[in-house]
Order: sequence, then structure tokens, then C-alpha cells
Amino acid sequence: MISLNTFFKNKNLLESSLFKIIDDICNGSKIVNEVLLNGNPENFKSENVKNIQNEDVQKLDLIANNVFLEYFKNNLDIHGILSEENEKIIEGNSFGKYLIAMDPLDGSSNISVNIPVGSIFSIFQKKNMSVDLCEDDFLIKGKDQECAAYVLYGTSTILIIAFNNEVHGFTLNLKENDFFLTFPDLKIPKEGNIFSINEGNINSIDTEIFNYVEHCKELSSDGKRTHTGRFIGSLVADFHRNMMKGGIFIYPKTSDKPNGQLRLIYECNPIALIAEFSGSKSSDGNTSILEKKPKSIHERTAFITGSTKMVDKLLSFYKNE
Ligand code: FDP
Ligand code: ZN
Repeated sequence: MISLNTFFKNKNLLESSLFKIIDDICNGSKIVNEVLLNGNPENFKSENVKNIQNEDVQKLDLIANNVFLEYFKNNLDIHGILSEENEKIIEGNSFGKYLIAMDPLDGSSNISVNIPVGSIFSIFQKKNMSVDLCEDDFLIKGKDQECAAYVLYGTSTILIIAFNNEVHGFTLNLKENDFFLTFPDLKIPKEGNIFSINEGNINSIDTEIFNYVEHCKELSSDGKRTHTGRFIGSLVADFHRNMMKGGIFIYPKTSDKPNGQLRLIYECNPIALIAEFSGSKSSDGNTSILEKKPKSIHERTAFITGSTKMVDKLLSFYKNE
């Protein structure tokens, strides 16, 4: 079994700044995993407060945020941090070359019902080291990310890392308290039959997406279903399943959320990089996610990603209009 350390050692990257950040993510995720497994009911409650995006904050959102922030603030290579849970950016070491954007606990509305959640990270270098840290530093295009990662706390705890045009998956072995390479060189199947969308929104979305969903529901000539619908409501879990099995994830603009639900910088960009490096693509319907230049740090976007042929099929509905 190849441990995460050995994996990076074999690539001559054990001493790199990037590995030190990944190591922080690993260590943080082990703590979050332990808190989740401990099952203390006190930790699975709502804080009865809203975050700046007017969403319920769960106790575990804050625990995960504090755990990762603690590691990142002590990492001398990290200059600044953007988190879903903090309205403002957080200063790190002013000599550090790296910036990190994170969703410390994704899918938090699922916590209280024992359904998988995740942590998402976007890692990139600060472009202009001669100016003080500011929000502009985080407003980069997704294609300028150096590395992206997520942890999925599911039936097992899995870390997916994308860098150097490759995607690799590591599983946490609780006995060894270490991550081991279990999914080398991941590639999303080009074709799939899973579609993941919250159908509660079906009557307030773009007609192109509505028509695509109708297409997914068409029966074959012998009356069998051609696709299957799956929506967990945790982006990391929904994306991960589709990456492993072949499928498409869609979170469109809706009348409730005219800019979409998901955050561009710390949810969609890292997932889009993982999609890209595993041979797939992402779009908001018009523009590739990795080409979008954010205007603000907590900006939202419509998000479509998954098996290339499914994404292309959906985008062809936009061209037909
Ligand atoms: P959550 O708010 O529970 O953290 O991060 C946003 C997110 O979950 C995604 O994980 C998930 O895909 C989506 O929102 C679910 O939103 P809906 O409940 O509107 O479908
Ligand atoms: Zn999230």
C-alpha cells in the first residue's frame, strides 16, 4: 500500500509547499472525521445563526472551519485564506506564496440526518507579492488554480487531489491513521447514465436544462429507462459518485437563486479542476467554469459538470434554441 507521504516522496514533492498544504488538509480532515464518528449529538445541532449567505450555520460547520483554519494559519507558506464561513478573508503569513479557498463542511444541511458531507479546497499562488493581501487576490479564474482537493466523509473517508493534470484518490485507514492510494489516476467515464439535479427547482430553471432533464427521462424503444436520477444534496458526494460511475451534476439558476446556489471560488472551481484533470469539463451553461473571472469572493454560479458526453449533450440544448 502506498501512503500519501510515499506517493509524494516518489514524485520528489515531499519537501514542497504544496505537499505541506495537502498534509494540513489531511491532518484537519482526520480531526473532522473523528468528530463526525464520535457522534456526540451536541455537535450535530444548528447554531441557530445564519452565515453571510443567509444559510443556517451548523455546529459542525464551525468546528470544521476552526480545525482547518488553525492548520492553515500555522503554515508559513499560506498568505491568506478565504472560507465559506467567514465574511472577510483571513491573513496568514505575509511571506507565504499560497492562497487557499475552502468550504470546510459542504452539504451541512445533511449533517443531522447522517448523510455524507465533504470539505473542498482550492489552492493557488498569490499573483502579486508586492501588494498587501486583499480580496482581489482571490478573484482568479479557476484555470489558475495549482491544486484542488476534496475530502468525502462517507462510507469511508476519501481524499481526492488534482494537480499536474492528474487526479488521485486516497482512503483513510483508521488503524494506521493515514491516507493510502486507492484510486490512482482517476478518469471520469466519458459517458454515463446518472443525472443529479434538485427536481424541486424544475419549474424555475432554464428551458434548456428542463429539456435536457426531459431527455434523460425518455424511455428506450423497448420501454426501459435510459437514465437514473440521484441527488444527495451534498455537492462533494454527488460529484464523487458521478466521477466514479459516470453521470452529470446540474445546479442551475433558479427563480429563488437567480445566480445559482453554489459558490464559484471554493465550491465550483476546485470541483471543476478535478473534473478537468480527470478528463471532463464544467460550464455555467454559457461559459466554462474555469474561465469565469469572479467579481466578489462569495459569488455564486450555475454549475454543470460530469461525464463529457453528457455535459456536451446538455450544452447542445443551449445551441438549439
Ligand atoms: P449545503 O447548502 O447543505 O452546504 O454547499 C451548498 C450545498 O449544500 C451543496 O452541497 C448541495 O449540492 C446544494 O447546496 C444543495 O442545495 P439544495 O438544497 O438547494 O438542493
Ligand atoms: Zn458547500
